[in-house]
Amino acid sequence: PLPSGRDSYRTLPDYNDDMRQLANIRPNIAKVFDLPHPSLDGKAVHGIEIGANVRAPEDGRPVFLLMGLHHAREWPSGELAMEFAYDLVKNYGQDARITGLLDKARVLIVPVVNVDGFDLSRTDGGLVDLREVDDGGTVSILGTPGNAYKRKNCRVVDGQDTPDGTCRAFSATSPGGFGIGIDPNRNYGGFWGGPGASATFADPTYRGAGPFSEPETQNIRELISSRQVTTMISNHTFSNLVLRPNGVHPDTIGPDGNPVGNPPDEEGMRALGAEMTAANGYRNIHGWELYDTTGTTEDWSYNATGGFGFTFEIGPDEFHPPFPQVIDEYLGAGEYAGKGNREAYLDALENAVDTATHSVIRG
Ligand code: 0X9
Ligand code: ZN
Repeated sequence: PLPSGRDSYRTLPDYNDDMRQLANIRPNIAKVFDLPHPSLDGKAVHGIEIGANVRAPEDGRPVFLLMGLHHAREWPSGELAMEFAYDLVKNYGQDARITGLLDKARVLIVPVVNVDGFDLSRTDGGLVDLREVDDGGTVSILGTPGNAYKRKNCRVVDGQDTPDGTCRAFSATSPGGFGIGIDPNRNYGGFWGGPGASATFADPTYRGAGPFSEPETQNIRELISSRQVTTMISNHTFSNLVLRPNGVHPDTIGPDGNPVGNPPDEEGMRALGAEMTAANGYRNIHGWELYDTTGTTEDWSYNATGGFGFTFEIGPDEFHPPFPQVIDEYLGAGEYAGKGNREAYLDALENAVDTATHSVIRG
């Protein structure tokens, strides 16, 4: 079983309850924190900090940051982040490797970055997709009920054609990637406004009016800027990939008029990517090898702070598969025998501790 024992997808209140419960059970190891900006719909955004003596004042220990649910429909991305929190809290003092790591580092977990989008996707679509299995056993998803496949946040832009002026506006008639909102993974400052991000409101990769125009990206910018985040993973679904900077092809001309090239830490990030993909069985590639993107999380965080940053694209082929698959994708069981993400996250935490391999001084 999963560290939490769960066997179904969490709702937004479930995430918040679980974080509070972990902090109540082991207050010396886990503490809930609030992100600085509430969502556009006025919801609080919470994270959990995990480490030895977590309530003692900040002591410069390196930080591993794990995030989920920048994209509303990518439910496993939050589940795996939350399960890692349970794993660490339960195993501190029991497992020598985890105890040693949490003595030397702190782990910040923000399982739901896009709280408005996720809440809508999780509650206004039905838990079960409309599926059809053909004679050959191939499963196709027939419909996108309600908002289950919503991708972006809940920004409503004045003057746009939003039938009822709410986040639900385009829900019934258009695939979830489209409709209202800004793509939180195109709104960060890194290469903002370049290729692979749209300037059109209704597009799935709409970048927003300017870099960091949204509370979701402001929250993560302020969190990373206030701490020694030496390693960061942003969970997404799907494609079984570990993506590292940059998100745009090296020949792309950057803001300084020169080709962006490869990051100075290409070798280090490739090596950590190789270690993590040895564990989870994914492909270890640059973001741009999937497709060009700008304004993504790790392109900003790496270029701003020097902390290593990755996108994990979890799972082979679905945004939110039936829950048993999520269990396997964490533990490395069943169809994913030996290849869960638990071990890859521990590798990332180990790297966060090993700050000798790189420095975090550019911010
Ligand atoms: O397009 C995205 O934001 C990510 N894929 S998803 O299907 N989850 O939407 C990929 C982001 C890749 N990151 C970089 N290229 N930096
Ligand atoms: Zn995504």
